[in-house]
Amino acid sequence: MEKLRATSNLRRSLKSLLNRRLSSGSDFTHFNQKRSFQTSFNPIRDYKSVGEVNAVQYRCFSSVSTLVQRNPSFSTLNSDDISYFKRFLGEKNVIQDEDRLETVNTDWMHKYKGSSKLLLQPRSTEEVSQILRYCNSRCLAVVPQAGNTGLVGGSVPVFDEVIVNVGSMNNIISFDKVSGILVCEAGCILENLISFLDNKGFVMPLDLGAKGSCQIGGNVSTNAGGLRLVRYGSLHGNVLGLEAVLANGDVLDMLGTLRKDNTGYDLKHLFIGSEGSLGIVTKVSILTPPKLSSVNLAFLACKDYSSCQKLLVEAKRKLGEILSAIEFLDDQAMVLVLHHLDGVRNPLPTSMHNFYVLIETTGSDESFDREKLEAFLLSSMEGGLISDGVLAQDINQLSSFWRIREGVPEALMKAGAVYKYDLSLPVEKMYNLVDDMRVRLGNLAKVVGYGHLGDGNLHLNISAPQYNDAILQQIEPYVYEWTSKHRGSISAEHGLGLMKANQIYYSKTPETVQIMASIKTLLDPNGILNPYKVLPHSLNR
Ligand code: FAD
Ligand code: 2HG
Ligand code: ZN
Repeated sequence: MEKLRATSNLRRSLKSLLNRRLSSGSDFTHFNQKRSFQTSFNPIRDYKSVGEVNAVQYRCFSSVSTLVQRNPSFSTLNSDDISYFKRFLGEKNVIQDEDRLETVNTDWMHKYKGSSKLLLQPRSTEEVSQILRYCNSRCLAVVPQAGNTGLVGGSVPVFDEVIVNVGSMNNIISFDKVSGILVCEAGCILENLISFLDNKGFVMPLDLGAKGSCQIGGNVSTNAGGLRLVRYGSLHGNVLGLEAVLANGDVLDMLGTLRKDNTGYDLKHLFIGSEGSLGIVTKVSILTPPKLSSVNLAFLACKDYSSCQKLLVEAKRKLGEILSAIEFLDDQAMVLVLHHLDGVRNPLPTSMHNFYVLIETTGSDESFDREKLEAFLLSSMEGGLISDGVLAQDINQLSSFWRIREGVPEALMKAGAVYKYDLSLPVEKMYNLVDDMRVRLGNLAKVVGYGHLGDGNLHLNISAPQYNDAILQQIEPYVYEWTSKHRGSISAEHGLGLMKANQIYYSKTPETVQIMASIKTLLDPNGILNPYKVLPHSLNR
C-alpha cells in the first residue's frame, strides 16, 4: 500500500514535471521541428570587452612549461614578402592594420598573444597553395586560423608567424539530397552550415557553443566533438573527404564522397585533429543525417554525481536510438551562468541542486518518442536518480535550456581568469577529479565541472580573480598525472595547441609521438606549419 502511494506520488510529480511551463503563452508540447537554435553567441563578435573587464594581461598564462623560444631558422617578414603577397592576393587580402592584427593575434580567452605582422586571406585553394609554396621557400612560419575560438592557444601565433585565414573561402560546393553529403569550402561558418542543412531537411552531425564563429576547417582541424557526438559520432566518422594544401604548396585532393573506400591508407584522417600542423584544409565533404521531426529536451536535477552517471547508463539503455545529447553541469557552473549571463533563468528555480543534466531526444515519431522519454523519466524518478526536472514545451524553452549549458564557457570568461582542462576519463571516476581539485585549491579558486557526460568528457575549469602562478602550480602537473593514472586523455576534444604540446606524453607513448614527429617531418620538412604546437618542443626542429 505504502509502495503504491509512493508510486502514485511519483506519477503525480512526474505529471507536474512534464506539464510545468517556464513561460506562459506556449501551447506546444512537442517540437514539430522547425528546429533552428536562436542565433548563437558569437565569441568574437559579442565578447570584445573581456580583456578590459577582467584586466587580463597579455601573455601566455597557460603553463610554465609552454615557455618557448622562437625557432631561429625561421625568416623574418620583409617588404618584398608583402609585395609578393599583394601581387596575387590583392591589397585588401593582405592585412597589416594594427587593430585587425591585435584581434587575430589574441585568442578567445585572451590568454595567448602573438606578434604577427601579417594576416593573409586567400580566396581559393590555388592562392593557399601559392602562399604556402612561397612561405616554405622563404622559411616563413605560418599559423592557419579559422574562427579563432580554439581553447588551447593553437590558433594564434606564438611569435611573428604569418596568419592564414581561409574564411573568404566559404562557398557550399554541392549538397546531395539523396546521400546527405555536403561538400563545402573550409571557411564556412558552422552555424551557416547548420542553417543551410536545416532548410534542406538535414542536420549537421556537429554542434557546439562556438558555432556562430568557428569554421568547418577549424572544426575538422581540431576534430571538434561538441554536443551531439554521443549520437552522430566523431568527425573521423562523418568527414568523408577533404582537400588540404601541404607546406610545400602541393594540393592533396582527398575530397571523396564515398562512404566506403578501402584503397590504401586513409590519409584524410591525418588532417582531422592535427590542428594545422600538417597542412591547410581547404575543402571538406561531410555526411549529414536527415532532420527528424521530433525533438525533446529535459532539464533535470540530480542530487549527486553518482546519480548523473546512473542516469546516463539508463538513458543509453532506455532511450537508445532516440538519445541525441546528454550533458551535465555542476552547481558551480550553474551559479556562474545565472550570475553572468543576461536573460538566463533557472528552469528549476525553487532550490539549487548539486548537478544538472540535459537529456535530448531526436526521433521520427512524436508520440512514441514522448512516451518513451516520459517512461524513462518516470522510472528514473522512481529510482531516485532525478530529484527534479522540466521538459521544454517549445522551441524557446529548448533554446533557453541549451543556452545554460552552452553558456558555461562564456560565464567563466566573465567571472575572471580561467584555467581550462578538457579531459577524457572513465565516466564513473570523472567527477572525483573535481572533488580532489577542490580539496587541493581550497579558497584559492573555484573549481567547476561540466561537459559531455555521454562521451566521458569532463571540462574541468578553475576560475580565479586573476592568473596566478601559485594556482597553476597546484593544478599542473597534478591534473595531467591524475588523468594519466586513470588512462584518460589530456585532450578529449580541444586539441593540444601550445598549451599542451609538451604534455602529450601523459596520453601517448614515446614511440607513438616519435611516429607523429616523423609524419610531421615528412609533410612539413621545414616545420613552418603551426610551429610550437601539438608536438613537444624538444621534437620541433
Ligand atoms: P581556430 O580556433 O581558428 O583554430 C583551431 C585550430 O585549427 C588551430 O590549431 C588552427 O591552426 C587550426 N586550423 C584552423 N583552420 C584550419 C584550416 N583550414 N586548416 C588547417 N588547420 C586549421 N570544441 C569542441 O570540440 N567542442 C565543444 O563543445 C566546444 N565548445 C566551445 C564553446 C565555446 C564558447 C568556445 C569559445 C569554444 C568551444 N570549443 C569547442 C573549442 C573550439 O570552438 C573548437 O576547437 C573549434 O573546432 C575551433 O574552430 P575555429 O574555426 O574557431 O578554429
Ligand atoms: C563546451 O563543451 C566546450 O562547452 C568548452 O568544449 C569547454 O570551456 C570549456 O572548458
Ligand atoms: Zn566541450
